[in-house]
Amino acid sequence: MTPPTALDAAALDTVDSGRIAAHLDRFARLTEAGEGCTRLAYTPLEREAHAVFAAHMSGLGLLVHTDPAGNTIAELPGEDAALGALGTGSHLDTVPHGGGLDGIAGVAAAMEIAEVVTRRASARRRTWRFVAFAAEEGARFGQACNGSRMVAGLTVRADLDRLADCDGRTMAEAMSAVGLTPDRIDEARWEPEDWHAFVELHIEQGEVLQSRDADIGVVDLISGSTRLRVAVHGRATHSGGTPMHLRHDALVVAAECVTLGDRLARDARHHGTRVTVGRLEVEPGSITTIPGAVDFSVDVRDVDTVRQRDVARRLAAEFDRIARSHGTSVRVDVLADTSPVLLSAALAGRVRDSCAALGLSYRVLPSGASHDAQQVNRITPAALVFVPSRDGVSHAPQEYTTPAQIAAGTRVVLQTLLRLDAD
Ligand code: HGY
Ligand code: MN
Ligand code: MN
Ligand code: MN
Repeated sequence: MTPPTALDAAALDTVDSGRIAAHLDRFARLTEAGEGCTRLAYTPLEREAHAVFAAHMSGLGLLVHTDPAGNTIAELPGEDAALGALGTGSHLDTVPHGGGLDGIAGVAAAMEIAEVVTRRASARRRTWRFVAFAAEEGARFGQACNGSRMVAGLTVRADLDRLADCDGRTMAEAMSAVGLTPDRIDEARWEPEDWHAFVELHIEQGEVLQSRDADIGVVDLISGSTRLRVAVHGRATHSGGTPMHLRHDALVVAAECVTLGDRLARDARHHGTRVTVGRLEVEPGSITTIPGAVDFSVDVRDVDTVRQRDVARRLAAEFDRIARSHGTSVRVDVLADTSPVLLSAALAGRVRDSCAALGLSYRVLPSGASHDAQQVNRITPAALVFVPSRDGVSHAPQEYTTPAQIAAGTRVVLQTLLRLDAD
């Protein structure tokens, strides 16, 4: 077996940004109409993207299967099946009108690593698994990282009937509609003893790396997220016939709630908390009717779990006070509630060593976005490798990272896996 050092140099030199760009272009074409990329969780388009991934990996000679949760896993057996496996990958679904890199860059990197390692036909001690996770974005059902939560046993069958999209379609119904089997998601569970480590490449979705001119981000901590669904009920009535003091305007209440959330997060005592209202729907939505009902989302993110939940609780209480002061009522439901996760410091150290060996500058930083690595970290030590996002833009069509930057991150993941293989 070629010693890791010789293999490192030869294999790493063949990582090809052109092949990575071709994968990104192929996936970018699988989208609904409109600006940017729209390929939502558990839709036919997401499954088509998984089929493209599966076909490519089968073409490289890997063993490919899709689990009942919709995760597609390509496996390259190692010399010693008794050793814990190594893994890399990310997700293929997007937010509405997102960019084409969030998640997809990590899957393209996994495809390139599989290409390089199979071309080198170099023996590896451990089994390597390349993963496209299902339904990572919370945009459709509120809960994020669904496929990786199912392999980690954090989402169970009952959750699939509770979680629903804005059309009222449950996650279980959506999964069945695309040929998956929600009743068998227990079979998707990963066992800690099967694994040695997992390394995810992802775009930063912020502008720390660009502003510090760093090639790579090594993530130490991933934010938690408490996501609320807020329904305000007032009284829909005539905008001309109703004097101001007799109104129960649901949109005025919602507007006060939105600005309260923003003000609270900007308060120095909550430094580090991020509050966002990303979706807001007004009924009946007529120019001459006072809004009777407003439905909106709140996303509370934080690296401090106590502060995160304290802010969410405070907001729910304040929303109720505001609603009552306008003679309206409010219902607040918790859609998702994930804790911040500290990633393995030892594994992050291995990633830093790879950056140094490759002559790449890096910065250790927390992630404001949630990631599949956060869930996988409950099964096996996980690392998260960031590549820069141009001007920090993500979840928007302007999301961009150069193929060369993704190739550099791919080399870091490959170098780290090669060294972990020799553990
Ligand atoms: O919403 C997030 O943090 C991630 O993009 N799923
Ligand atoms: Mn993502
Ligand atoms: Mn995302
Ligand atoms: Mn992710």
